[in-house]
Amino acid sequence: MTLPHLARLALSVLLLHSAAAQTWGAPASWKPFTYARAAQPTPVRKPGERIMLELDGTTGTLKLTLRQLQAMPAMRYATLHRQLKQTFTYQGVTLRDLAARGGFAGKDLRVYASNGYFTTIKASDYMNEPIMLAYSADGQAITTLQKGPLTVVLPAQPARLHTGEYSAAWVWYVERIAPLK
Ligand SMILES: Nc1nc2c(c(=O)[nH]1)N[C@H]1C(S)=C(S)[C@@H](COP(=O)(O)O)O[C@H]1N2
Ligand SMILES: [Mo]
Repeated sequence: MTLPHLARLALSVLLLHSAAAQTWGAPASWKPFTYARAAQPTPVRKPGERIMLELDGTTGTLKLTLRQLQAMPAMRYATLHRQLKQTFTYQGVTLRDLAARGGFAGKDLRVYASNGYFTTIKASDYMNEPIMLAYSADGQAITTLQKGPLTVVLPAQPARLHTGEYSAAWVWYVERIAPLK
């Protein structure tokens, strides 16, 4: 094989790989997101393993452990946390992938926190921007002081996501996500 052949082969492998990562499980009409890692097989919950998130799906409530969340396509980006006023590289699951998993992608959703707080996040926002339910910050579990273990973060762009209009969307201590009834 000649060098140009090899180069072309390498390029096509790269392109195929990133295309798979971008469109993982997603209809072609969805804006592509670039993932840090594709989905892994869902691990079975171990006896006593803690449920981290309840996802009220169309076919009942999915109860997900941290390992099961970590097995979903992983989003990763650095963003300034609106309330902490500190930048972290967050990793987590996009609200779009969670909604798809629950069978309600495209519907406005409600995010509930363990302190009784809840808010609505519009489909037009989470379907088009990689708003994520983060489970790690700078590669570490998110502490309570950092508003973890599960916390909603919004990407650095577009800038409107960092205005007061969106401050309520930065939900800390998330425990449940459901479609808006
Ligand atoms: N878990 C939880 N998340 C939350 C809230 C809350 O009370 N509990 N308040 C929300 C609202 S309405 C806003 S405006 C911001 C509040 O951030 P601040 O306390 O820095 O103003 O966090 C949001 N996330
Ligand atoms: Mo608020």
